[in-house]
Amino acid sequence: MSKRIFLDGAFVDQENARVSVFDHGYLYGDGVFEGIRAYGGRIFRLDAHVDRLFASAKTVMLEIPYSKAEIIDLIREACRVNGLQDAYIRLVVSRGVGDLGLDPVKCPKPTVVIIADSITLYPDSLYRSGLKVCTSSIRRQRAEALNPQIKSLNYLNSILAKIEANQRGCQEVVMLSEEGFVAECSADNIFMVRGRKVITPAPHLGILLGITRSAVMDVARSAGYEVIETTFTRHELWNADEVFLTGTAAEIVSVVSIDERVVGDGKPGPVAADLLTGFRDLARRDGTLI
Ligand code: PXG
Repeated sequence: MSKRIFLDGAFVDQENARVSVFDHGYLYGDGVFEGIRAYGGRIFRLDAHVDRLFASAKTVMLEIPYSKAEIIDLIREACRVNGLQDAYIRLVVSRGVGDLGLDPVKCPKPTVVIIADSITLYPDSLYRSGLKVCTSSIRRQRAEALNPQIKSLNYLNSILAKIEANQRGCQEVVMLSEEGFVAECSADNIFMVRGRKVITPAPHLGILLGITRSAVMDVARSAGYEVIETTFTRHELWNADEVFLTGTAAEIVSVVSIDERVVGDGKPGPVAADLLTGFRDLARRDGTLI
């Protein structure tokens, strides 16, 4: 069935949802986006996603032509007009149409797109068997070059890493900071478990501050785990009891092999399973009603 897409002020059929080739989102990857999920009629941490979108936009001096409250209403409407209770929502604000030069000043009107689609879930087998991952030779770029906290349309840093993962038969890829500390994955945050400690790279390492990361930290604290944000190397990761990844699409998924080192006993661990149960529980009762 044809989806209704929000594009520049109106909902249109997907066949008519077209953006100009002169849009700087297309020409330069100049823009910001969010990937958001709805569970059983509730949009998960919608305020946090919209806050992050506006923060990304502010840093790149892109003025979103709607208020936060209006964006929230439009996202809810995008779910309603497409009859979705469980959804993956992609919200994109690009610099808009300009000339062939990269100067954003020449782009007077940002393009706003909201796509609400049914969610393609990862196969259950992935959660049962766990992921094999490797470290990328591509480093996360330093904040002074392009701050990874900006969720921008420039994903080539992650895509170059993902290509390496594909070439090596891995489902995700660990990316290090410029100094060689564990930072995050191409489209997921990373955690390790040691006893009752749930440990994740600190924000200063140059990571996207994932909404799932933050929710998982909340779930872990309420379940009595000690949550630590710190700096660590691959040595600690290889020798952790458990490693798992978090992201809007993946939720929480265990890693069982990193750079050919088996993690723990080589099976998805109990802490990740415990946190996934807590996370799904939270997602089903907490969230903005569609
Ligand atoms: N780090 C990076 C670099 C990401 O791109 C996350 C962490 C997890 O953040 P959230 O807020 O989702 O917990 C992301 C997530 C997709 C998709 O379709 C997801 C992301 C980017 C592109 C596509 O799953 N980002």
